[in-house]
Amino acid sequence: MQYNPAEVETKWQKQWEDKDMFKTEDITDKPNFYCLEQFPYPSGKLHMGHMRVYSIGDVIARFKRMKGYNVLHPMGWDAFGMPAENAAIKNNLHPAKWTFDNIDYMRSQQKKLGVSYDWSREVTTCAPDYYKFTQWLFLHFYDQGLAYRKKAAVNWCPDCVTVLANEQVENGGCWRCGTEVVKKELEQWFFKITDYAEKLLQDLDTLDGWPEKVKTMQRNWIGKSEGAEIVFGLPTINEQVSVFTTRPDTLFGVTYMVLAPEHPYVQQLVAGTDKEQEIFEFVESIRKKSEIERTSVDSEKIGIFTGQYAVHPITKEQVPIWVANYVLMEYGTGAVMGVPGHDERDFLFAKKYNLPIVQVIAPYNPEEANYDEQQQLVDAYVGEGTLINSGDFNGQKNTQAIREIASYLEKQNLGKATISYRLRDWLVSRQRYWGAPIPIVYCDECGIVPVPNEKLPVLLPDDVNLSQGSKSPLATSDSYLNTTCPTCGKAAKRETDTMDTFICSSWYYLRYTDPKNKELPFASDKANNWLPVNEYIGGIEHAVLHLLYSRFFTKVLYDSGLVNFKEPFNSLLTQGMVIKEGAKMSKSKGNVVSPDEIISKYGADTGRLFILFAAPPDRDLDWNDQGVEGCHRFLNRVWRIVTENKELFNEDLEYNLDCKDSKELHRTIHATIKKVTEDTGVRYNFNTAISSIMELVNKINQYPESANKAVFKEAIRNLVVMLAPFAPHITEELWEMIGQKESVHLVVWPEYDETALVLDEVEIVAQINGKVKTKLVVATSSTKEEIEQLAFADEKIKELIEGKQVRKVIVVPGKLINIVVS
Ligand code: ANZ
Ligand code: ZN
Repeated sequence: MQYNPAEVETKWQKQWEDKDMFKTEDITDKPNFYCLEQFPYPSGKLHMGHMRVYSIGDVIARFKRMKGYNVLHPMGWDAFGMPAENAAIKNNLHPAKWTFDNIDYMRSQQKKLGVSYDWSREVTTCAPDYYKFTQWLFLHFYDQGLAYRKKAAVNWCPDCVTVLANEQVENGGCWRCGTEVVKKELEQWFFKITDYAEKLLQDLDTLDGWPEKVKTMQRNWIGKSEGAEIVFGLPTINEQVSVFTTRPDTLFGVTYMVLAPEHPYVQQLVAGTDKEQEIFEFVESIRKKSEIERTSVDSEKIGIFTGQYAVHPITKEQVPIWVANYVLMEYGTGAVMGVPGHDERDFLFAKKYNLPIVQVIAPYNPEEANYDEQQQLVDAYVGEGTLINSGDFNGQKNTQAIREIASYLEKQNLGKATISYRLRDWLVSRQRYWGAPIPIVYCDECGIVPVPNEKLPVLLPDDVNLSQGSKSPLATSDSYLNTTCPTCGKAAKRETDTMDTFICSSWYYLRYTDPKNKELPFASDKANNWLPVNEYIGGIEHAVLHLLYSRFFTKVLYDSGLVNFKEPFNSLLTQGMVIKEGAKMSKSKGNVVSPDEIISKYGADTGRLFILFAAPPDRDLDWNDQGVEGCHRFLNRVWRIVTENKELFNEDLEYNLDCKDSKELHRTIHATIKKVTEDTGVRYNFNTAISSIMELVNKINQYPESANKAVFKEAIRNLVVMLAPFAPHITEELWEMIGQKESVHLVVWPEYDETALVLDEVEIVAQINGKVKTKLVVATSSTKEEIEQLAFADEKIKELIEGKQVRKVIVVPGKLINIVVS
């Protein structure tokens, strides 16, 4: 009988489905394990990246089941978003049609992969029974004071015709299409993620199961800076302005001050002066520029003098006030003190605009600062040192002066120690159609009115014009826009923006635990039963997007008592890319291999095995057709071994280890169990787990006819069991073939016997002057002296050292002997 993957795979996929094999009960007598792959966007078809994540997740899920866990392994669809809307405009059909057709197709592909999902828990974020609760959560955030509306200069992608969150701007471009992002003044909804900056930062330390790299990216994104706010007087307008600085020790080196163009005092300071028009034009020109343009290292720093002066808090000297592009209103206080002597950016700015440069820190070693002939700094000195030109603080170490000056100012009410974060509030409004409507009504009498929970979902209307472009599509639907106020009953208007789809994906992992709940997003006891996720598998591209937002959501839900855990994902596995000929698979490079193609040519088992064998999960995987062929041949070999020996499973055989070969095979069985168990369950090194299964197959093939058959049978049985998580269909078929009634996926994972691993003999390397000359077989129990004796008795070694003087002998038991001669 030939191995026919298509036949075997359809047969078992159907049986698993008919038997609800992977349906998960909430409560069993087993410990729980929640294994989750990031749910896909239904773009059309699965690509190799998808196949890779699902193959990885499925090995973990199947392995944990066999290890005795009650495994939750669900799947769903991140189904709102722009591509559906664009496809709808292009083909003149409803985005829902495009989306649900894609979901149907991609689900059928996942089923052909044989992934062990509990399909009864499937969630789809664009379905009203899901987005009802996305809206519920929006209102929950609103009730907690964590959703607010404000007018702000926001990131706008002209190509996607919508605003973007800061996390969605990459190197100045839109994360989706790369178009350069511009600034626009708009009234928008925000989530107050900044309230959680400290917790989001602190709790990274508890995530031992996360890659360091992802944690570092989040730390940098949150960007905590400890420093001080220092108050400067503005006598002409009778006000004070605070600057944020990390270097209060440099206070005596301040030679100018800079306000962000958006700073409210700019207008006040110049109002009615002859600079007013000039400053106004400068400010307008800067406001349109994106943050990246304004702050990147190589972008030009430009500024303008306001004609006004601030008063230094200690020296009371006059400090000229400038406005410059590089100071951002959103960071710190939107105002900075310029210290050209000790800050590189300020140094360049001072040189460019002829502002004085004062040195206030002298390096401990004078060589470290660079001076010209007049003893003037030729660049900023940014190192440590002793304070000079700093009044009463002269002679202090600058590291100490940081605290001393801050506390002096604090006592004088001229400043205080503070902390600044780079993280900004999350802009969540989108001027697009295919998203969850923001459930808010605007009433002339009552202002902002949330839609009551019992009126949810606020359904997306169908009578919209998608392609008009200048306003939100929902605003083109009169039936949607015009409503009545939930509070006073008078005519009112609905919010016409939809939510960022990252909100939908910030809570889906909770919904899986209670997918049919009609009253609540999830019941707390169900979420608490399953979460945190034990293993989360996905791409690193979401390091500061989805992964940060989900952590934020979880923390908010924790604080309002809806869940009893502070972090959603205990362990995170970020899978590498799939590349071919050194480049990421992409249509433009013409190097795409599709899962469909592989499944129809070799079957899903071969594809899965190759993907898991070709690289550890977190590394890039180089697609290679010979490798796929090799895995296919391997499965054929396994097929032959079992089909040719299946009769043995009807026989009662006596297990003994009387001969060398049976002893060796027995040892290999247990060594393989140990290796596969540890590599699969602890290290996730599926590649090395598979190669040890391959070695076991070699041993089985070399096993002589005459040796003990019971050991042989035991090897075959274990082979099928251990291969099951990696190649689930073929193993299920072979398992049935050898007369087993229950599914191989319900078998208890084998334990290894430590005593079986001990070798009687071991091969060691024999070196002369560090060069390998021959190998010696020695008893595992040999002492150093015995090994030495054996080596000197070896013919080859005798010959090689003849007539030479032995200087030294080094023995590493179990490994090598090195004889040093001259
Ligand atoms: C004076 C000074 C002297 C500074 C010196 C640095 C070195 P991090 O570490 O990234 O938090 N700064 C403050 N607010 C700013 C804003 N809104 N836009 C642009 N720059 C701003 O950086 C903090 C430093 O960045 C602050 O400390 C301030 O410059 C500047 F030798 O103050 B410093
Ligand atoms: Zn009202």
